[in-house]
Amino acid sequence: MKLTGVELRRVALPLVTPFRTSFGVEQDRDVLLVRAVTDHAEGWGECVAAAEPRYSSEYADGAADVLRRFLVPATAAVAELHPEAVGQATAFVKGHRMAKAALELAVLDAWLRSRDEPLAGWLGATRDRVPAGVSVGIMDSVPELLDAVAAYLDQGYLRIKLKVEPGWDLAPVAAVRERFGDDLLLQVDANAAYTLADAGHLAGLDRFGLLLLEQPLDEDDLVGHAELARRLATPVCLDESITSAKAAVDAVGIGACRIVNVKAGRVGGYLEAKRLHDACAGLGVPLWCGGMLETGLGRAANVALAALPGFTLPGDTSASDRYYRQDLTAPFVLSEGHLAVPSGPGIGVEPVAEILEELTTSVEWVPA
Ligand code: SMG
Ligand code: MG
Repeated sequence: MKLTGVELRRVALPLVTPFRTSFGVEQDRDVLLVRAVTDHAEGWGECVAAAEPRYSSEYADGAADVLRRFLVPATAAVAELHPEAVGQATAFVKGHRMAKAALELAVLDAWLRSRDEPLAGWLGATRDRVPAGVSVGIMDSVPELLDAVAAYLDQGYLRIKLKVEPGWDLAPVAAVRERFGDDLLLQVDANAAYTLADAGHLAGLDRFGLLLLEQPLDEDDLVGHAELARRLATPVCLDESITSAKAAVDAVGIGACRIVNVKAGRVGGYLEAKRLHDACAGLGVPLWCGGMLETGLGRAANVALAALPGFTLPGDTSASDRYYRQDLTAPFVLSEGHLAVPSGPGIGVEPVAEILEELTTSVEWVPA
């Protein structure tokens, strides 16, 4: 297989409701899509980088730039293209994992389609549906939050994650526990909003029986997380800090976390996510699949990944209507709290042509 060229396409999707985290509010998703065209088949990848570098240092315009200037030319130079070759050919570029992941997924999708093989089976998935959790943003008031959580539970979500920040932590968690009971699978995500000086305050979460506390401290602060973890009963889970399989093994090794949120974009692609899975599953570390407000394209790949046996906790893999009135693909729908794993070749879904055109804000062709 040889690359003919790559299309970099930007699409804008309004969110059904603004999503507030400790680092900002998202109203729309401005997504960079990557379409790999090869002499055998075409494939889609979705870049998880947001428009602004608030969650991570990567952002969509930066990803497009590194793709057109470095990642696509290096991949185009590969004579016998296969999924592993993308990571090898682009290894000379430091960082830019979300951009690399998007290109690798597009090539992987094309390669699997040319072989008529589904992504899930190729990755080693053992299930045909995955349990769905939902991530609930910071709200203006506790009653508003309780209404939102009640609506998600009515829809069948099996686990609730509350976004927290200083000033919005113990009270909303206490209110959700009180209203929905101790059996509710509940966890919180701070997106690095705290410091070690907050350890005593965060220990106040211990009485709520949370599944985990996600990324309380700065992404670079593994040692701080290890210190914090020693002072909490609630298991610490890392998200932003985990940039590779090795980073995950190291973080677990020094006691910085007991659970890992797996996002393929954050670790440089689905192949590295699979390596992370294998390493962590071997150590008995519980995993779950994170989310980056993906469209149906990225969601399809995430659901395939989440079907691997080491993903023992429900993920942030919610149905299309939790995010978008109109998804790019046929919508992912919740059935008994689960999403079905796509069974078609590659990622198993395609953009709906008219919707894709309608939501597209720019298209750039990068020739090989
Ligand atoms: O895709 O449902 C989703 C979003 C889940 O909370 C979520 N993601 O830190 O885990 C996280 C955040 C990152 C994206 S916030 C815009
Ligand atoms: Mg997170």
